[in-house]
Amino acid sequence: EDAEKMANFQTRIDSEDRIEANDWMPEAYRRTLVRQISQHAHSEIIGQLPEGAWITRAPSLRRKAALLAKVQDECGHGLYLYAAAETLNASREALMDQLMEGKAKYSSIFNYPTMTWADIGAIGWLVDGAAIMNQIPLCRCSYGPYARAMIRVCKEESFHQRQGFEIMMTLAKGSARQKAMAQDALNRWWWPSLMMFGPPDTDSQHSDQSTRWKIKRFSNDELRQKFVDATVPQAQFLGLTLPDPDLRQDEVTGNWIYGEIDWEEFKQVIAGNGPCNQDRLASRRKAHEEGAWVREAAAAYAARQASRNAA
Ligand code: FAQ
Repeated sequence: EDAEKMANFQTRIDSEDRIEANDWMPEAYRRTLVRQISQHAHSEIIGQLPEGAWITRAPSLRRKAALLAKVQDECGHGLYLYAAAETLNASREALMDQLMEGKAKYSSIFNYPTMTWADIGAIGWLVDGAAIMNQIPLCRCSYGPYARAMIRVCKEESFHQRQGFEIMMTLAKGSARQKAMAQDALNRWWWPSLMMFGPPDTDSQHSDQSTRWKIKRFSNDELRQKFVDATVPQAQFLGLTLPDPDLRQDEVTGNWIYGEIDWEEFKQVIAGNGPCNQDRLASRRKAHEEGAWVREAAAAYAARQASRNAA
């Protein structure tokens, strides 16, 4: 009977049917989605921290308002994504505990420090640019609640990318010191941005199954290449140089061929040994503890409402 269910499930996937929360699904499909969606949610939540550090130091009121809105959007994305994971019977509290105990993964990129204001430009331009490249195909993911969440997330992300590019543009067209600051930020964020797409296809353990289930529509290397091809002309437009001496355009395909990625650095960051891993988790734990009174008040309010309704 299970074999028949499995076959029917794959037929639905193959015919581009959306799987919804109450539909039958293989346990491994559910687990894969909880893994990916929760890692994605954690990335949004931790992803607030590098930029959050610059809200009080933004160079103007206008920059501050835009950055504040962006960081709030990231919080909202994290919350939709936890809600999408809950439709798969995952407990939000358990997922958050795993994050705070250092047992859950989140994107490697958020373990790098934001040293100058130009980093805020580089994050919007490159990190949100990479996030959009990866998330647009997720709008067609086979699991309905995740796919629908991605539509709104992508709209907001494209605003984030534009605000980052505009910061870079202002700096790149500014004084020599401002341009140097933009170049320095690009030098530091370029390679970590390429690592966001995950290990090379040959080392990606989940890709084959996730592609069969139409969770993934493009491979890690395919998306990384699309990102490089989209970003090289933008760097040229800014008059900045990508920190890759091997970068060259393939005459036949037009693709930009990039140099070797430091996969050892990637492994170290994922293993918890990046420049800011400890700091990010400590900040998250502190925020969670400081928010305890809000959760307690909300629970007390809900209990009172429930007892009133029962009376
Ligand atoms: N960092 O077999 P694969 C954002 C892990 S955007 C850390 O290839 P898969 C927006 C992977 O989880 C960033 N870990 O895995 C924003 C797996 O570990 P596991 C978040 C990574 O799932 C912008 C193992 O390596 N976006 O937050 C990374 O098929 C600005 C093997 O890898 C998403 O999460 C990495 N870079 O493909 C916020 C998008 N790469 O679970 C604030 C949704 C791989 O076996 C500011 N996720 N790993 O222990 C995905 O599309 C996929 O999960 C991939 C990885 C493509 C990331």
